[in-house]
Amino acid sequence: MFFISQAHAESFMPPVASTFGDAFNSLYSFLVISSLIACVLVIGGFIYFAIKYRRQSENDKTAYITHNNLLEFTWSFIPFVIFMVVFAWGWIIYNDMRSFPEDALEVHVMGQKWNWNFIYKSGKESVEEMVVPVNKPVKLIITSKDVLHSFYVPAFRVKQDAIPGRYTALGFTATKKGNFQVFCAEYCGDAHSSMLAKVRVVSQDEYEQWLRQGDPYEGMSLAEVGQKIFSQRCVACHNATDQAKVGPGFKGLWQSQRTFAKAEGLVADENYIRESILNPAAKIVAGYEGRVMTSFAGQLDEKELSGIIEYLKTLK
Ligand code: HEC
Ligand SMILES: [Cu+2]
Repeated sequence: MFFISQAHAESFMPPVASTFGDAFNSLYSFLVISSLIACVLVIGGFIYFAIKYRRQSENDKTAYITHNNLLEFTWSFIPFVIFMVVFAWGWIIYNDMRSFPEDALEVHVMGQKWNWNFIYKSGKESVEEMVVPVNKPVKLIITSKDVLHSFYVPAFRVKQDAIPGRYTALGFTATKKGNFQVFCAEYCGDAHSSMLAKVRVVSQDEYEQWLRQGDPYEGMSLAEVGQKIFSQRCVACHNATDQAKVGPGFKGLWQSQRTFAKAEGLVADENYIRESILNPAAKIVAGYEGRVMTSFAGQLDEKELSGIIEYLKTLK
């Protein structure tokens, strides 16, 4: 995985690639180190006193400890001060994370089982890859199509829930060019762990160029278009082999006899595949009752639908 291969030996944390990273790491290190010191003091003291004041004989009563107000006050007050420091420090960073500059680049993010979609103001859409310029504040407006997801970029030290029926926001400024892994950090079903995407951080020029590129399938045959869509949007639930996953495997599907839970059987042709993608509930494949495929109506255009059909024809 990308961030593991990039991780430096001196740290167990992923590399930092946003403006928040260092502040976040400092606070985190403070928490780890102060917890470690507290742990050593408490456990160490515990062992020391247990040995030092252990009962020496059957009627030894010297170990009864009475009050020491100063001591008790001190061991309550010092942790209190430390907690308040952590609170204030965390609050400052949090506040910084929640303030979005006016000129931030806004990108809409939609989570769905099991991929991430990115929609730019120009209308450009991309799946599983978000491209942003380096050193430019970005504001993500996040929602979900189905269940709770969570948009998480470890290298940026940011995470935000994606909630169906509501918009949430997340901001960051990337400080390094490169590819950064996105995870879904809210368990959302079978293929949760493959709900991956990446953030590609590029120069302003490259970003503008990318934005202008109209046809993402330039120079590709229909079957290649289909394969690309398959690997981005269907692979969470379908295999290209005849092995079933969440849904049936695709190999051998074309021109084969299908049987359904309720509807009458048929031979898989163009119309059947199209219907399966746009209105999956119309005919539920026998043995898959109660499983849901989300409809792709409004998300795939004609070329993409034809691409998938042509791709499925190649899986004999
Ligand atoms: C969330 C999981 C999920 C995703 C994502 C998904 N499917 Fe499905 N798909 C299913 C399930 C479950 C079935 C079986 C139930 C049914 O027939 O609706 C199915 C059935 C199908 C069938 C009928 C298969 C057969 O054996 O007759 C086709 C064709 C199909 N899907 C195409 C696609 C394509 C193309 C994509 C990507 C654009 C896709 N699916 C994405 C879950 C999914
Ligand atoms: Cu998810």
